[in-house]
Amino acid sequence: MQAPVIMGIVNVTPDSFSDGGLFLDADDAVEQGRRLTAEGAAIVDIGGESTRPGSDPVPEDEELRRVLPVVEELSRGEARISIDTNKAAVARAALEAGATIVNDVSAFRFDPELAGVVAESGADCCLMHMLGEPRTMQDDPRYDDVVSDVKAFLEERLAFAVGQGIAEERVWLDPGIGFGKTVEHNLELLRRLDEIVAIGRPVVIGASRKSFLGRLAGGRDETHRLPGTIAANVLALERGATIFRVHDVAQNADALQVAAATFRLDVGEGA
Ligand code: PMM
Repeated sequence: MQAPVIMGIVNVTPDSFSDGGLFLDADDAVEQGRRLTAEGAAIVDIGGESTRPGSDPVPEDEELRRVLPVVEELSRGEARISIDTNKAAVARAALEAGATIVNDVSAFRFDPELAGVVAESGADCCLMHMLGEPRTMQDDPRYDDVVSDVKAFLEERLAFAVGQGIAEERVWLDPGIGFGKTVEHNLELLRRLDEIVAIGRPVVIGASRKSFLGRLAGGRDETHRLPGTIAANVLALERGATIFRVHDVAQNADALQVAAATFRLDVGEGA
């Protein structure tokens, strides 16, 4: 089990499910990134395209226009910058502007050029499981066994990444909470997260404010899902997750510090 690392979320989008429109202005996004860093985020994840259920892709030039000034400015700060994109051109520009991590929710399925960009740059990357694509992923998702299916997918994408020249130790894996999953699928993935951890790469968890937490807590909206987020993250830590992608950095950091101390994890700065 490893000490928790917090990845704070800055969505430079008009339509993300919980913070859409709040940080569309570059100055607001930069201010939010600085706030999350001060609160304990070791990584700031910047995204310019919403991948909420039912969403359509954003044109490349629009995505670049949204994220690049924010990446440039926040790269001067303390936190590492992660670019949340599935497009090679956006990743390339963000890496040149100072990002050092590529977070691709398609795990290199949507843009055949992206793995090469990561390989050349020597950046770290996060490969996430999603069933199909955002537009249709929540239309009656089905699996033989959700944990085995997600694990097999992540192993295959890890092998693909290595085959494209990305060093294995640069790859993080994410089961993709909420990406083509029912409430029960999400719970089963959390319950048996140790099976994903057993692949041997750092595991990222993105449960923050997601709808299954609201449903389990009697219909809470996005702004009232922090307690559920913390519960999911503490359980994921106990099962071996390392990196926690969250909107509410200060509160998750506190909870994970307490949990990590209880599990006798050596908690470094930024956890
Ligand atoms: N979730 C969202 C976007 N990007 N990236 C990773 N690695 N894992 C996730 O679970 C994930 C992600 C959607 O949530 P948001 O709208 O709050 O960013």
